[in-house]
Amino acid sequence: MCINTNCGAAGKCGFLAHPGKNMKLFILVALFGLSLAQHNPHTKHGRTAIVHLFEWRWADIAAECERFLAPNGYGGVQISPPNEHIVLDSPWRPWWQRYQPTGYNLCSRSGSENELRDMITRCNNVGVNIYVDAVINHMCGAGGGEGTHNSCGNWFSANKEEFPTVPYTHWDFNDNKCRTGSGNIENYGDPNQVRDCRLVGLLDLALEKDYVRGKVANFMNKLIDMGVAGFRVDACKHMWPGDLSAVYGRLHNLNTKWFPGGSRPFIFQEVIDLGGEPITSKEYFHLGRVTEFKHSAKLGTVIRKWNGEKLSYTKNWGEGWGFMPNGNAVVFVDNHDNQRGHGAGGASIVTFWDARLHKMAVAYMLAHPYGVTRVMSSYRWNRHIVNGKDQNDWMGPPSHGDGSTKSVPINPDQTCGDGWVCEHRWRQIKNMAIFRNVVNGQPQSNWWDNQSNQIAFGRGNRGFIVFNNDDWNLDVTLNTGMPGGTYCDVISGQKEGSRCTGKQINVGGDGRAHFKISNSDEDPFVAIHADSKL
Ligand code: AAO
Repeated sequence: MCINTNCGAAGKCGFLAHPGKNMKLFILVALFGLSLAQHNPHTKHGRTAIVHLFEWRWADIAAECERFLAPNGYGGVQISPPNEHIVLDSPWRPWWQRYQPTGYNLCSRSGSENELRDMITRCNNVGVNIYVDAVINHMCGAGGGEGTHNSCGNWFSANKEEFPTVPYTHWDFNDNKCRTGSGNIENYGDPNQVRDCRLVGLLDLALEKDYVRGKVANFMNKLIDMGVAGFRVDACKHMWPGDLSAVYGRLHNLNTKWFPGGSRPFIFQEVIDLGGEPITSKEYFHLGRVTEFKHSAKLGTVIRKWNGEKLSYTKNWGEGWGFMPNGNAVVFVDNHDNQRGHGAGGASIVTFWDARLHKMAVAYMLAHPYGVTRVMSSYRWNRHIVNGKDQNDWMGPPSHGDGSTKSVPINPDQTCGDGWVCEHRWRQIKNMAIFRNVVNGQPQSNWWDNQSNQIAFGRGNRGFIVFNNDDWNLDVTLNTGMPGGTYCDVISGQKEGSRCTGKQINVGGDGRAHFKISNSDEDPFVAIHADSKL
């Protein structure tokens, strides 16, 4: 009954027989409900997957919502930080300058406030949600100097810790609370340092102050009122859960122009927890969802067949692998950090640089019921790895000589040009985002494996996928659980009108079908679903 936030008056929930006891129960349920609500991505029209359009300009995202994301069933976009940020000359305009805020005005490398508003409106109008990457743990680096060299051209001083457009002064930072010699986080084994000291020299906001909480909440509320559906909250490990709770508690409900009354913003928190540190993801579960980095690291290891891992071992993928509860997880194959060696996960992470493996990993994630899924959409850079470290891990998006970001041109074959990779447009990935929508709500079913790297599973009677990541052919008849008929494989091709541009799979009246996948196929996997029936 009253699991939702807005059960309203206690009477409506039928708790009034024993006032004292019931009040406690009510508060419990209300709190539980409130947190549950922030776990809901509010995607529309049965759409499920989110795509991170990393470093895209607002004008390009608006166009992409209309021309590609809505027609292909993507539920939402994670955008790069929209607020005022430092601009760096050395290295030249790195992507990570946007993780160094100088204020909360909405002018950034991706465009102006008007362009941002236009994008949010146009994406919402075609049912694609916008999730903002919110950098609220810190401002720019302590070595950021002073002047007007930032994306809005407003004066700030990192030296004096003054950000007049907010305004923040040195009173609003944690300098007195941090107990390390350098003022930086020196030891991840000490939660006090991790929360009260500077992450890689970034000026650490005192989120325990009501004033700071208010400024952060105002910033987020402005975006909510503009129509965003929620936030990826950056660097949550470095903020106390109690402080975050106070900020989230001040957030408005979503804009009723596009969302049902009483909808809470979707919150997903970046906490890197691969085990081995005192701060765990669990501390943040009641506040919203959390990024499950184990999923990214482990899936890479499995697909690469490192450490003796095999696809067949993933029969109990998800909580069975020690991942967080399904209802708390946001999952991804790679993210903007670990695809270039930042953050965590290491060499196992599978990115577009290993396209064949990447497509398989993303397909696995999208076919599997675990978590809210996020697809990475990247740009190419001049990767230059020396002793395992990419010397060019800082390189920003495709840009013009003056440092402004290039727009995303679309080629006749629907791929992107000018260095934009657009993994989300790759046929195999796009079609698996659709697969996820078609099978939404169905349990995993009809598991099969060869005790090695050939596996198959279904999603009720709505979809079925078969992988061959072994070094030999797959040739097997399997129970798919699907109604009889001829289906079009959405990996080697897709259904176009009444014809199939890829392999065809015949499912008998008994649900059984024969699959043949050569280990040298361009993509060694096959997927069919209810809407790919011919
Ligand atoms: C830049 C420069 C710095 C300079 C700074 C200030 O690179 O040299 O000092 O400016 O001037 C991004 C970039 C940073 C950049 C920053 C600001 O990645 O290079 O700094 O913008 O421009 C930690 C945090 C996590 C964070 C991650 C990168 O916990 O929140 O570092 N991610 C987010 C964003 C990211 C952004 C920021 C935060 C800052 O996604 O893009 O930074 O806004 C351990 C810990 C993790 C920790 C990592 C890395 O991980 O557990 O919490 O992440 O270390 O320090 C194994 C372990 C694993 C461990 C890992 C690495 O895998 O299992 O737990 O090893 O040791």
